[in-house]
Amino acid sequence: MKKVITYGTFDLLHTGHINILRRAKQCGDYLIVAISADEFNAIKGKEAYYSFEQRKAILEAIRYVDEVIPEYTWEQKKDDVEKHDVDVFVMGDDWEGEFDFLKDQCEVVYLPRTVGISTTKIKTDLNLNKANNG
Ligand code: C2G
Repeated sequence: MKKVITYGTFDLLHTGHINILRRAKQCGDYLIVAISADEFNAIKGKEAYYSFEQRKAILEAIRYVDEVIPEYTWEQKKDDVEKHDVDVFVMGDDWEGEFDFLKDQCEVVYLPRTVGISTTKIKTDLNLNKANNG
């Protein structure tokens, strides 16, 4: 069984997330998603709308996702790849090159991001909409 792993916050789930999850799953047979814990989001300078538990429940409901684990640190990837016997590490290409240090453990794949959608854009658009409509 070819195991794939990917990492992210996955807040306010959108088609960009779904596209990367679908393509990540197509890289193997079993997809593990490491979702940033709320404490780690603070380190990343991100404040997710949904808590870790909510984001975990949402991701677990997606057909492409086989397992969800927490991401607590930048440094855990090498151990995760080892512990979960991962064959392929997948990330969007906004991270191109950042995780090449994993290449001695597994295949590293950067996939094109989905253009025009992001959690930040959703929040901005909603705030603008509220401002315009009161
Ligand atoms: N993504 C995408 N297209 C978008 C938006 C996001 O392909 N329009 C991808 C990102 O490239 C990433 C994944 O979806 O691979 C999750 O994105 P985020 O939730 O923004 O995760 P990020 O903050 O990049 O955290 O240790 C790695 C970090 O946890 C990654």
